[in-house]
Amino acid sequence: MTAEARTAVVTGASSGIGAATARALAAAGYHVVLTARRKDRIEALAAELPNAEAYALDVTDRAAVDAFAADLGRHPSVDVLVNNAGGALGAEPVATGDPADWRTMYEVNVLGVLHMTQALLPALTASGDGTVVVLSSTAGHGTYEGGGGYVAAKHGAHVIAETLRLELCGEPVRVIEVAPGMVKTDEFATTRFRGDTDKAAKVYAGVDQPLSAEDVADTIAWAITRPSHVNVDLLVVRPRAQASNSKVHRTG
Ligand code: 8X3
Repeated sequence: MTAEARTAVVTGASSGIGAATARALAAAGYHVVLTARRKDRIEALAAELPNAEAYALDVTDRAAVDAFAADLGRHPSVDVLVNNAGGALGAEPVATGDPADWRTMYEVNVLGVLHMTQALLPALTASGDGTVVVLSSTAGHGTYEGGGGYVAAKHGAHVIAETLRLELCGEPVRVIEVAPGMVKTDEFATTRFRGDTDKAAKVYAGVDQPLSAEDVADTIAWAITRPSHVNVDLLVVRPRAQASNSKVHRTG
């Protein structure tokens, strides 16, 4: 690691948008700390990047998050936190959704963001030029049938970003929310449908180019690399074929 490199922490960096964001920030010159539960995956990706390290972490485990924050003290500064870890479980209507799924989604999408942000905020502020990114979703800005606990949790993530921006006004920390719409990644829909790849494929069926993880990572890296006084409050990004959560153009 070079003495000048600024440090960026990315959660959920083992796949999808998190992995692509780690790559994009490494390309932008950051020393990237990749975190995720799956240690083998982040170690493999960190080894590919010019200036990166891996730290196995479950963002829902507050004690582990605090230990991670203490370990980050090895770095000259902590400049960027990308709260990417999250995901959906189930697409049942509210009437029949499993409360256990709702709880799990709240833990990772909302409390995970809270844990990481609380634990790293002192260092981000001390850097004199910190950035917190919250990866919410268009599911955090509007609802849809079957959105259920995911929509509820992502609204929570959005509210953290909005509230934090108000509370940090005057501090040298930007709060950026990136809210992607339909993104085709290896795991999002398959996880949501508990491994049912047919159901997962239907999410993207006939859609001309859903966003890729790289498309979203590009917007995240762009927002982060604006000059320090430029705060991209909220960046909503969807594929051209998707006009709203419930209006998607499909062919065939
Ligand atoms: C993913 C977008 O439409 O599947 O965050 O909820 S959606």
